Amino acid sequence: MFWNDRFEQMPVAELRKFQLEKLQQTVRNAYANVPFYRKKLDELGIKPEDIRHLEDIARLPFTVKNDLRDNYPFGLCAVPMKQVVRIHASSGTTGKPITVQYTRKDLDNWSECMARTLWSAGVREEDIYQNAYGHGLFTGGLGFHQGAERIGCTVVPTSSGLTERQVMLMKDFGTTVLVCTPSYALTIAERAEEMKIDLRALPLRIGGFGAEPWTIAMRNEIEERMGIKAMECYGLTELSGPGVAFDCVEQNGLHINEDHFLAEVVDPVTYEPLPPGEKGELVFTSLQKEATPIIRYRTKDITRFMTETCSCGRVFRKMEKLSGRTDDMLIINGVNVFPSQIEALLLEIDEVEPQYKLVVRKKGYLDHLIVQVEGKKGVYDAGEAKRKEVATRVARHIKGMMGLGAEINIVDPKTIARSEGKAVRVVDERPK
Ligand code: DLL
Repeated sequence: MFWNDRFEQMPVAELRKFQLEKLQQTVRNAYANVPFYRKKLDELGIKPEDIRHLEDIARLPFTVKNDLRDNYPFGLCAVPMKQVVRIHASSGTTGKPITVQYTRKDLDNWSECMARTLWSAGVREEDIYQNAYGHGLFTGGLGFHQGAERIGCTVVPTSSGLTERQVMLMKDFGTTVLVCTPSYALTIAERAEEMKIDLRALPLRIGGFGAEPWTIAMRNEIEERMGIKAMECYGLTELSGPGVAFDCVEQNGLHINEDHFLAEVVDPVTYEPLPPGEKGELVFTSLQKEATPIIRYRTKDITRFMTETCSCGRVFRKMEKLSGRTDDMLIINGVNVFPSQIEALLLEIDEVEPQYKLVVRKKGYLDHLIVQVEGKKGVYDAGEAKRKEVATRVARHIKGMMGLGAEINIVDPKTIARSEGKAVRVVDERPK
């Protein structure tokens, strides 16, 4: 019935016992092989043997994105590099990305989590599966690739972009499953309409969407325009990538792959664990990761655990669709962007001041980023051509370092409002 009947239907008591064993193993691995974790546990006077019950997790310290940045590139790796078979990366809060390493077993477990996700969405061996997530350091492309290959689908790794070709292949190959970010799905739908191709008349039947916030209204629109069931997937690089939690037939909340990830929801101010049903910050501990075990990772994503049992029959606890983040991370066309990261890049360009504002709008279905930055006086006075040249350089730098397209406006010195407290650096005009 499920991809993995043993785990997806495991009696809760047995699942909790399994989680405890894996938690103990994870803490032992982190303590023995990652100096960062050993130091943190030693400072708190905790030894791996002190973890006797699942509740003892609350004694362990949190990990945050900056810990990954500070240990860039491989400081949190618990195995010798010769056992590492893959590296992925994602945006950090400054110029350098954060990285995650995988052993062969880690990739195997990731494929398992993704196979469950896709199977739950209704994906089967006979599907023609078009994967328009970005393939590369981003975990979306390869994560969705592995899961579909594990099921045995016919995988078409188009990667993202070249939208007209996506539509052409969808028609010519008889694609039945499309996976990509939800905003890209809408772009594809729009281009198909321009090309006078009716996606609803094609064999397409399922979409696998995630990596960015999207509303239920947007899901309904995608379902309507493509004639598909739009299924959701949640995940993050720090925990391997997509496949941490997934939609089932109810399309109401995401089941967490609890044999791989131990989830908590904590108060975003006090960091105390919250009871099921209360909204707070989602925290994860990996239970089976070998190369980069991660303890109590504060995702900054806001949600709550749902208390109702699910009619699909899975035991895995459900979390509600995300309702926001506790930090200022923006997701622009699927790329995670911290304002501080753009600031760091602007500081590397001599001709501009670190006075800037980021405006994010919708242009069609895609996100459009405008960076308004003050030119230094001499540059601004040198005239239009010079401003254009600097703008092109800034745009290239941002594209080159972050893979992010942006429109750059070099504005007059002293025109960006000065902060009198917390600077408002971001104006997000996208509909909520
Ligand atoms: O976005 C992994 C992924 C790829 C998930 C493909 C789903 C599909 P990161 O680039 O590290 O990893 O970004 C992780 O993206 O903390 C959330 O804020 C956001 N995010 C991921 N999935 C969803 C979702 C991938 N379904 C960050 N809804 C996370 C809303 C999501 N936000």
